[in-house]
Amino acid sequence: MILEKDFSFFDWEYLQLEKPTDIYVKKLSDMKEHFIDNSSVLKILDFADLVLYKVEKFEPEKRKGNLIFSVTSLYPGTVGREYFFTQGHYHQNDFAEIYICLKGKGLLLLKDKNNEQVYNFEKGSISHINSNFAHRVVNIGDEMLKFISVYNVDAGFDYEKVIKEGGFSTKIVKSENSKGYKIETL
Ligand code: PAN
Ligand code: ZN
Repeated sequence: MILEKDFSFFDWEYLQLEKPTDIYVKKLSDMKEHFIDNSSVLKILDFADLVLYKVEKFEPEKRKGNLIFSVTSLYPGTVGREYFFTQGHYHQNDFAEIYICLKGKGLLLLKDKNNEQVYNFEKGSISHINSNFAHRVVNIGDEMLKFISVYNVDAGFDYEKVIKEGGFSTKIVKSENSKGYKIETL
């Protein structure tokens, strides 16, 4: 049987799901240990706890093989010189993922234990992310970056493994003359 709850409507004008099953936001206070410049983090938090990104999910029943569809909206901005990014995670189980960028200008960082790679990720980019890579998106533009992700209901999120490995060592920062970005490695 095809259930009505298995359908959602995607609003192409506002680039958002009309019937998400879950929505959450990640704020600066949730992400403070991931930025290089702790004094800038604290200065901003004194003033306001910024929302860095919002995730709308459409999650079907947890049946083997089913797929989750989600839309991430990542705000433009920096903490100190470092551009806003999604936290980034490995999948707990051996499932790949597809990211489709709908709007904005960003970079996709992929890492495993030994290597990190940086790819352009902007409106129109489609990236197939192999199951063994942790993945993070950085917004290097001056507008909201929006992307769709599609992944297996059994993929699972492993944020701890990234932290245990010391995090992403690739940092995307504003270049000194403020024109464009620079890639720095810790
Ligand atoms: C995405 C991410 C989403 C938020 O749907 O979960 O963009 O990023 P973090 O989960 O790293 O905070 C995805 O990769 N799902 O597997
Ligand atoms: Zn993922």
